[in-house]
Amino acid sequence: MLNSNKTNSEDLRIYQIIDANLDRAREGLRVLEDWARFGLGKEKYVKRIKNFRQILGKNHLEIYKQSRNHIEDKCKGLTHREQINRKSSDQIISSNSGRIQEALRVIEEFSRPHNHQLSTVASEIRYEIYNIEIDLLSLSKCKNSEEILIENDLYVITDQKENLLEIIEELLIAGVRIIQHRFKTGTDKDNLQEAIKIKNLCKKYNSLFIINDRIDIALASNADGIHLGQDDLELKIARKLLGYSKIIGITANNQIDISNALKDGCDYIGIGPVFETATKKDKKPIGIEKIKTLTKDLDIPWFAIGGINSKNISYLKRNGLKKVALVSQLMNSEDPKEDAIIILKELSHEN
Ligand code: TZP
Ligand code: MG
Repeated sequence: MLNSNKTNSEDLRIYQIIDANLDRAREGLRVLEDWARFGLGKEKYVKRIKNFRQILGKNHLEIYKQSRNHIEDKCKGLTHREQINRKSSDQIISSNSGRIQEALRVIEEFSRPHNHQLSTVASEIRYEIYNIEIDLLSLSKCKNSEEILIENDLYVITDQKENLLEIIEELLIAGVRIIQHRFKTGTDKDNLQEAIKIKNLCKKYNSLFIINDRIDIALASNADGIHLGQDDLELKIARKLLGYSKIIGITANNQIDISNALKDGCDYIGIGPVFETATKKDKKPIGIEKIKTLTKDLDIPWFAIGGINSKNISYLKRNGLKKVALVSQLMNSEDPKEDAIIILKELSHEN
C-alpha cells in the first residue's frame, strides 16, 4: 500500500506516470481481449485478459486519477508513423502486447517505492502477457486451419503407395484441401522424409497437412495438425506437446468420446465406419442413423468415414452427412485427379 500521506510535486509526477500507464495497459488489454473474443472466439483467453484488466482497475487508485489534472502534459496526442501503418490483426496484437508490456514495466518501476503491491501485480501480468501474445499470434494461424476444415467437405487419408507423392499432387490439383498422412509400417526416418515432402506439396496448394497417430513426426515435419484415435495419446497431452497453433482431430464414435473430445478442445471429429470397409476390416459399421444422432448438436466440423465413394455420397448428403473422409477410393484410383473432381462435384451439389 501507499507509504506516504504527503503529496509533493515529485509524487504528483510519479502518480501521473502511473495513472497514464494504467490507462495504457488497460486499453491495450481491451484490444487483446476483443481479438480473443470476436477474432478468435477463445473464451479461455477472454477470461484471463479480462481478469488482468479488472486487477489493474482495482489498483487504479483515486490518488493516481486525481494527479491527472494537476500537471499539464505537453506530449498529449502525439502519434508515431508506425501506429498509422499497422494493418494486419497480427501487427495489432504485437504492437498492443508491446504497449501493455512497456506500460506495466513503467508502473512496476515507479510504484515500487510507494506501492509494492501494484509493482508486484504489474510485474506478474507483464510476464503473462509475453505468453499470451505468443498464444494469440499462434491462434490466429490456427484460425486459418479451422477455416479450411469448415470450408472443405472432402478429407483424404493416404495409404502407403509407391507413387504416393504423384497421387497427392493430382488430388491437390483437383482441389482437395485436406490431406491426412497415415502410415503403419516403414522406418521413422523414411516416414519423416515422406511426410516432409507431402507437407511441402500441401503448402504449395494451400492445403492442410495432418499426420495420423505420430505426434513426433507431426512436429518434425511441421504438419498443421494430428489425428488421434481413442487408443492413441490423449488429446490433453497432444495439446500440451503441440500447442494451440496445431489442429487436433479425434476419432469419436459414441457420446462419451465426443463429449470428452469437445471438453478437451478438439478441432474436428472423424466418425465411422459408416459402411463396411476393407481398409478397416476389424471395425463394425456404425451406420447412418447412429451417426445422425451423435452429431445432432455437434458444432465443430465432423467427417463421416468408412466405405464412402462417389456413388454413395449423394445418399449420405441427403441424410445430413455432408463432410466425408476417404481412403481407398482415391488411393486405389486409376485417375485420382478425375475421381477427386467427381467427388468434389458430388459434395458441392445442392441435394
Ligand atoms: N477409420 C474408420 S474407417 C477408416 C478409418 C481410418 C478407413 C476408411 O477407409 P475407406 O477406404 O475410405 O473405406
Ligand atoms: Mg490412430
